[in-house]
Amino acid sequence: MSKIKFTIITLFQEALEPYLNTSMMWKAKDKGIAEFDFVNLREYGLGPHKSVDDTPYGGGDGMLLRCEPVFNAIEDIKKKDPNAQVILPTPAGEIWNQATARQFAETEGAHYIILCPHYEGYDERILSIVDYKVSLGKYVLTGGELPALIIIDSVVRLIPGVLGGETSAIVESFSDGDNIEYPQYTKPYDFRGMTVPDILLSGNHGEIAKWRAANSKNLQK
Ligand code: 6GU
Repeated sequence: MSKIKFTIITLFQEALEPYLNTSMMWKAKDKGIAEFDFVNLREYGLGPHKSVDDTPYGGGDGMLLRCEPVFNAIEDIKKKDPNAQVILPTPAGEIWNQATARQFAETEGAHYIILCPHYEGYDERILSIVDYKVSLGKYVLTGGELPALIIIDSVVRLIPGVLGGETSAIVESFSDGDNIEYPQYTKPYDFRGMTVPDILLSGNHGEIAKWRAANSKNLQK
């Protein structure tokens, strides 16, 4: 089994750690299926204040992530693993989707560096060392930390052994085609007058499979 590795370059490691130390992400790490590493961009900052950003040429509001700290951080990581690929979360990226998550999950022994931008943006020259520009959707967040967690979660859950059954991510939701799970029910049979479809109590596995297929919802394209 090959391990997937994420190295997250961020100024806010403490914002990412709680999620990665909980539930399925923790379990994936505990089982040796996934590895999460952090690089503090501040350590690559310039001058006595370890500055990582500066004002934009041409004027305008806010501060931009500078090239030097980012290039130095990424080059250090790539010295140890030249095959590591760089993901930049940015609202200007390609919209993240299930097919891409699956492609990432299926890449043997992959190592992804996620560079979390902050402040109002980044120097355009940073794109020259980026392999994937990823957007989560048509809205703007303050930084790349939440997108990094979403990217990691959606990839890691697809790796066999992370979810309960060895095959649950593959057989169930999203994976074959783009169907979201069919409606599911557990006890009680009657909750405040809302009852479970009787077909599910019939014991007829063929009919149940047909009902589930007919009631599966598709991912929005
Ligand atoms: Cl990846 N980054 C930021 N800052 N905002 C976003 C986004 C990413 N995806 C949607 N909005």
